[in-house]
Amino acid sequence: MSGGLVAPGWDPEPLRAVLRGNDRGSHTIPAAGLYPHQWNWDSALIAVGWATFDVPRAWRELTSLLAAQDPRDGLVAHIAFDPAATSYNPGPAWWSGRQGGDGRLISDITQPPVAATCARVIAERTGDAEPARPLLEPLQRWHDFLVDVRGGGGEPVLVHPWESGRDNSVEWDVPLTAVPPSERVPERRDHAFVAEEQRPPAKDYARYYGLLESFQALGWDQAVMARQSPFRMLDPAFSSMLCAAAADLAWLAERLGERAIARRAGHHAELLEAALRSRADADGIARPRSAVTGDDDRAVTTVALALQVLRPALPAEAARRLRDLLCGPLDSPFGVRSTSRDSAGHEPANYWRGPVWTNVTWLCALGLERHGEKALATDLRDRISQRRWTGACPEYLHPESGEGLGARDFSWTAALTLDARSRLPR
Ligand code: 2M8
Repeated sequence: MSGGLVAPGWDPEPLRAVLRGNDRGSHTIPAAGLYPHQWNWDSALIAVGWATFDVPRAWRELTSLLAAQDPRDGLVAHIAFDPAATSYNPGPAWWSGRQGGDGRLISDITQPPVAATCARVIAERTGDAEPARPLLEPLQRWHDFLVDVRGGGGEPVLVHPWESGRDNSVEWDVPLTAVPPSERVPERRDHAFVAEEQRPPAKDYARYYGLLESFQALGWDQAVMARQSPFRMLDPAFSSMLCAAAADLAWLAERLGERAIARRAGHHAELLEAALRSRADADGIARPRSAVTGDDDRAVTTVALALQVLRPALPAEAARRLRDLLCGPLDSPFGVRSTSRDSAGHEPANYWRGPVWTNVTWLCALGLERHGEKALATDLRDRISQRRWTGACPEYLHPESGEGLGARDFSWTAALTLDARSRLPR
């Protein structure tokens, strides 16, 4: 325990200024230049930060995320594109031309479904679930899409590493070798903003684009992609976030008297917990599984394991194991490491292969608190908020030195630091 808790003179203004600077009216971009569109889980987590000082703006953020839902099948895409922004590749031309309900062009893949959980966190903070009412049905349709279309009635299959949100995490290394690399990779615009050694290498990008070419060959049909994409993974972190989101949607719907949604969401939460248990190891923890080969990855220790602390009905023994993991191989003075030091492919300064990410630390704190581990949750929130801010607000942190890496003025770092800070005992 670092035990510092609410140092005097802490000023939320620089963090609020990051959100205001990245505010595009009804959505907030992750970071100027590097990420100029609306990203799915960024937006949901950013809403949690807005709620600490501007509650209507928080609900507007979630509303705009779901306004970009594809009304045909319920997909909430990983990106809703801003037509005025050109600094990011792959832009809309690389996708099928899908449109969200609000007319924006969107991608054809999704991202971790944390929006319902964030909506509940905001409703609990304000004591008012009513603003979530118009979001219930879109959330339900998105969860239906994940379970039915991607999961065939069970745990959803991820068809691209970007869907996990942990783009170049070490557990994707082997599965990605089955993906034919693209020979048409466009200019890397990310290198204009972040040092090359902190971003995924060219060989990964060739596969990220290769997957888009495969999807095109499959006619961009989501059910076919779930069965035939050369990259098909069951990611226990994604599934656990969906399991928590379903339970949180049920909680919101119950409060708002929406019984049918509450029942269906509750059923999804049970179904996902059962799916994770049925393929878990003896310790109750599920491993990343290739849906192509059927193999589980037991060689590496990443937050794909730790984030299972979000499963509301996690067995007690599994909860203890995850606590040990968080206090052991994934422990950093700055939060939760994305990858343990002894995992093959660990790189402490490279993106999702070692650095500490504020969103992961925050989500683990939430899960721990919900399982009654209040002291550990407080300790993680303390680590999030005790950083010596230099105004940089980095995308990720070196797990040993705490050095800020990646983009600067990164929205979810600011948002979740505001939230974490507000939850520390005074
Ligand atoms: C990163 O992913 C995007 C692709 O979606 C990229 O590298 O271009 C990831 O860190 C992802 O989790 C995040 O949502 C996104 C925007 O912050 O950036």
